[in-house]
Amino acid sequence: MSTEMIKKLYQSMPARLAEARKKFGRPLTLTEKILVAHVDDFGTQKWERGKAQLALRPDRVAMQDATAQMAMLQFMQAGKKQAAVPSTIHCDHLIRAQSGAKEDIERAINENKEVYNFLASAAKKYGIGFWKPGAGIIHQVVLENYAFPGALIIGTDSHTPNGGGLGAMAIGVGGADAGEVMAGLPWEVLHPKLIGVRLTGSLTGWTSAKDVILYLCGLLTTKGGTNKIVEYFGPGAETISATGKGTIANMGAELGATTSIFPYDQKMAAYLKLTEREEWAKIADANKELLTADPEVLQSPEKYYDQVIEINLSELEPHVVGPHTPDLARPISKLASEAKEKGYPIQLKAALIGSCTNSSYEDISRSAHIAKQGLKAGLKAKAQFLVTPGSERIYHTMKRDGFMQTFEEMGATVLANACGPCIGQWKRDDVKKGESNSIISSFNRNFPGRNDGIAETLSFLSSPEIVTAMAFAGDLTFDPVKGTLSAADGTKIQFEPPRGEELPAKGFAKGEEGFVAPAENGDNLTVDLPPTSERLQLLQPFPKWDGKDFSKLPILVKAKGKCTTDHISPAGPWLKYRGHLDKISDNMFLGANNAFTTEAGKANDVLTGESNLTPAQVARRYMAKGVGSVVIGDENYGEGSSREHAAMSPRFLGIKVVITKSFARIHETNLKKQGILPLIFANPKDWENFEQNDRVSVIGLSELAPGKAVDVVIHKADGKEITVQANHSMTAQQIDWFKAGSALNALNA
Ligand code: MIC
Ligand code: SF4
Repeated sequence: MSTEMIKKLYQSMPARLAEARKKFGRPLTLTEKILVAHVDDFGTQKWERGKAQLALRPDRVAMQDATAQMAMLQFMQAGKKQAAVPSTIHCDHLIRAQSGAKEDIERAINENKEVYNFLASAAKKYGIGFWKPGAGIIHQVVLENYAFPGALIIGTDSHTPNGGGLGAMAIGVGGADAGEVMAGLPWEVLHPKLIGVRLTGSLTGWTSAKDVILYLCGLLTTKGGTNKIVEYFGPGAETISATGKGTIANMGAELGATTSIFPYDQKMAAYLKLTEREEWAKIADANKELLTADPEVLQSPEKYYDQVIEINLSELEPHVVGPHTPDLARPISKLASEAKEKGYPIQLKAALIGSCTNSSYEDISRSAHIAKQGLKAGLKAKAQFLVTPGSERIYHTMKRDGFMQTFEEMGATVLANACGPCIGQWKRDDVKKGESNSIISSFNRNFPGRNDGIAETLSFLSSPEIVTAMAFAGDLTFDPVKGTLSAADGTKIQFEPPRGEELPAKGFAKGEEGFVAPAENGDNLTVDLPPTSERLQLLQPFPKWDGKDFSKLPILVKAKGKCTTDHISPAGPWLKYRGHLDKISDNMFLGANNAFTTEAGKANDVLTGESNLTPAQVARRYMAKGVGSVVIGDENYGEGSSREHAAMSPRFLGIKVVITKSFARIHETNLKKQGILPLIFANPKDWENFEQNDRVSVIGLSELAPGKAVDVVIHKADGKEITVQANHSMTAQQIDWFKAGSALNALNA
């Protein structure tokens, strides 16, 4: 992002904001300022929160390697010469964590050659910046290089909101959205409602920024933020470092929030300066009023936000969440009794720090302070201890300042600057499938199977300093705040609360940054996509809707309980097929709990009566007979990742409609984009009416219209019929996508 572009944005804002104050008849929140500044057509835009569809012009697009493949394959179908907005690709997700940074990177480059070549060549041709494997995790690299106060950034990853740490409105999207914005179209999103979080006091002792968001996860649950933006403000906000704010905004994704944002302040200025963007801090300083809510809003927040939450940072306790969901939260002081009561395995097998969520200088220095105390007492980590730096800069700064050595003395393995164990790419040999065991990390996600592919692993999340102390204890019931450990000489030690520094006094050290600029003119360049590739496959347009109602379709899966995108399209070993729709589709619903089977990831073929098949096998059999199918979902269906494979595979394997109690935002959009009908039970209890041998019809599809409910008929095996109502959130344009077979088909029509 050039300084000139930022200046231009700020210059355009005062007039726009004045117009908006006049139109809305009131002062503006920060969220509204950024939305108004980026709207495609202010004159025609409607602004009703929770109802209006916003058409926005993002400043930037960021993509990571596991989602960029589909994003680029779709962008290429649009036939454009260059990406219309500044865009980057980051190689981070495909690196397996196995034996340490150097070897893991070498192995990844070898194993993923085809994919990296494809992404690098496509980036070069289409004017997109390319960050090589090892350069860092997308959100950290975006924070260090691209995010700026007041920006609108979209990224093909649900934790894109990490950019909120620098006051950017950064939003996670599916690859189709990214492809369209790069093709020059505006980006559409439902106008979110606003949750205002007023922070007072300041963090002390063991409490860190992570605890703000862990506490909120417990309070609001994983669907509490759906179609909402969390806007932080208040005197407490100014006391949290920019990277701490990044952690909070990053994990707002676990609330299902569209994004989270902080007002511009001096902590952000300090971070901008240290990451060689002093000029940006200067212009932000000169335009501060554009980058914070209006004073009247701050005085009476309850008038301007749809909900207001107060958190006194001085009273906040360190928290631990999990297992299996980020909203099972409690202060650490309550964990021991709960663990005993619920029978969680007490021994901690592994402790992991870092990731895109928590690998700032502050996180690492506070954790190292704990590590040093343990080492001084003659202790070593009792659990396997893994450290994942977020970027090359973080890695080299950690090394220069001696933190790496401290962790290594403790027994840590330092992994590559990549997602590794956070995305099921952790090759673990200390436990076997089926073995219940506990681990703790400073990451953001903890769905079953998420880290090691083992659904029985109980994964807890906390701040990196707590995780480091827990690594010494190797015991889930240890409370680092009050508990004691036996030192090597038999005496009892109690940790002092962690101390660290927000930013490195000597500045950031740099290694090879790993950035490759695109060609000035890529017209004569070709994209490297071998036709026989096992990893990549050109996309074929999905068929158009045939104009008929869906009639008597079998139910492929009836999801019971949590069904995240990790359940629908697991990562880990499947990541290697993210660019090959046919191959990756074999993973469809492998993690889902199907109400009709005893084992997860299984389905029954109701046409032949065979059972114990994978959902993909059954769907492929139905397709061969020309039969489509239906999926029934539970609450917050499609929670978690932005991966559009969770919509593309079902579409590819003949699923016509998904009917649920509620959807997570990104996944619902992904379904719409790929031409699947996303329906929501008018009465959630109707979920219970669906049985394995039923057939399902969706009628009146030719009259599909915005805001109009649809009839779903359940045909029982004994000939009875039950009609239930379902709603949808499709706009007229989205209905056109459904009719065209996908958004891309509609675009190319
Ligand atoms: C995640 O944290 O779940 C991921 C892996 O980063 C995903 C993206 C993906 O599945 O590729 C996300 O958050 O969107
Ligand atoms: Fe990578 Fe994990 Fe962050 Fe997703 S949440 S970007 S997998 S480190």
